[in-house]
Amino acid sequence: MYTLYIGNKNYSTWSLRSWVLMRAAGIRFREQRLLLDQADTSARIRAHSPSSKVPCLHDGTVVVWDTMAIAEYLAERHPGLWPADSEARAWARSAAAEMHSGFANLRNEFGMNLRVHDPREPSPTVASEIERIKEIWGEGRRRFGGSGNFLCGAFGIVDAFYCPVAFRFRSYGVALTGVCAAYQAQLIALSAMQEWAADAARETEQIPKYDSLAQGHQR
Ligand SMILES: N[C@@H](CCC(=O)N[C@@H](CS)C(=O)NCC(=O)O)C(=O)O
Repeated sequence: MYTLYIGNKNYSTWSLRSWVLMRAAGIRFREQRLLLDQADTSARIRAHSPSSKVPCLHDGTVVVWDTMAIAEYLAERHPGLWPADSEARAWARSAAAEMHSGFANLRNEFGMNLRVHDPREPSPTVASEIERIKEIWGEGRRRFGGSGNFLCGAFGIVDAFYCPVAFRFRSYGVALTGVCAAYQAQLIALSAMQEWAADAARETEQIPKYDSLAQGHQR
């Protein structure tokens, strides 16, 4: 069976992407949580993950680190994680890759913290990143969503990459309308997302550097 090494569920967006992908796709795995921001975090993660980062997937003797590599490894073994249609798949890969390598300002300013409810105005840079995400969501739903609820129809890798954004937009009160609002609601309503949020709510660890980013009231 797979083992997925992850960080704190309240804060770790990269862990969420791999975890929710596997859970929503019904892929069985054992999870191992490694606490972030402790004096020995790097060494403890390094014992399982060559990059000293989570998530990291172990499949027997095979070790796969980085969310994109994990997604691709799983896609080779579990059909349906990328769209079957080549044009839709190219789009989904591009949209997932854009999230993987971009949106740094959104990440810094609107850090994922499931305890936070702090509606606020984004800075102009983050506002433009939010507009780009809305554009991606609208385009996916319009061109490839079909009768499904997700960007390319059924839930897949591209949706998993945007799951943390759905939580961030809720925490910081990003106003969405139409297809974007509906898509965010679909992501948050996934049973895997609800399970992740419930697990996060039971966590007691606090990471002051991430909590101070939020500076809002906790919920
Ligand atoms: N590009 C990596 C990023 C992974 C990453 O930055 N993970 C954070 C947690 S969300 C981490 O492991 N940090 C280690 C630390 O804080 O020491 C990926 O896609 O997996």
